[in-house]
Amino acid sequence: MEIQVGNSILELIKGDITDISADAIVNPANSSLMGGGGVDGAIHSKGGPKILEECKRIRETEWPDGLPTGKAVITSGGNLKAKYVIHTVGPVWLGGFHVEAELLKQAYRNSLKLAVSKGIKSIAFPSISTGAYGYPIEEASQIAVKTFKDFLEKEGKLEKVIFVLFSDYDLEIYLHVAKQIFI
Ligand code: AR6
Repeated sequence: MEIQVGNSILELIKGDITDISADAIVNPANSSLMGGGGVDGAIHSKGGPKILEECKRIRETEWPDGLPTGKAVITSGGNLKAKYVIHTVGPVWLGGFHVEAELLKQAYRNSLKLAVSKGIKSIAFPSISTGAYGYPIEEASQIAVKTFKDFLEKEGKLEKVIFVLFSDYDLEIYLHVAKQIFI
């Protein structure tokens, strides 16, 4: 499904984010930036050691205590089709009483802002925090789609944002939410 939002296209598809040819893909990392499972593991294993080298440098220079939840940083894409990887840290779901919604919004917004500041035109996102971090996808998808709508309506510099969902079920939830919010 493709939706026109201001000057940009928001696309929702099922797939593996490590196969996407976009200027940047987003990695839902942990604050160590040293890799992990899920998307993070797949990005580092397909992208090769260059990405981890750059993450180590970011830790040594910018974020010695780790990347705080909601912030975003950028590295090259190593051997991936994408030129860049934007690493962000989504919140761990703790029942919804610990500003998780605000932190999830920040993770999306700061990734989008960083992309624009680097002149990136196309960017692919997975569903941040809804895997290992346990955020209920019904609630997370509302925050994700609303945050894109707000950002893209005000900021016309991104040509395309692709949401890459990993299962039919996840895609269905996102499509349902997108229809509610846009139509
Ligand atoms: N392409 C697209 N989506 C995927 C892929 C893929 N290749 N693999 C999984 N998903 P997760 P989180 C979906 O766990 O919840 C890591 O260990 C998955 O089904 O990758 O933010 C990090 O190091 C789910 O819907 O990210 C952190 O410690 C979504 O992507 C922690 O997990 C996110 O799942 C971050 O947890």
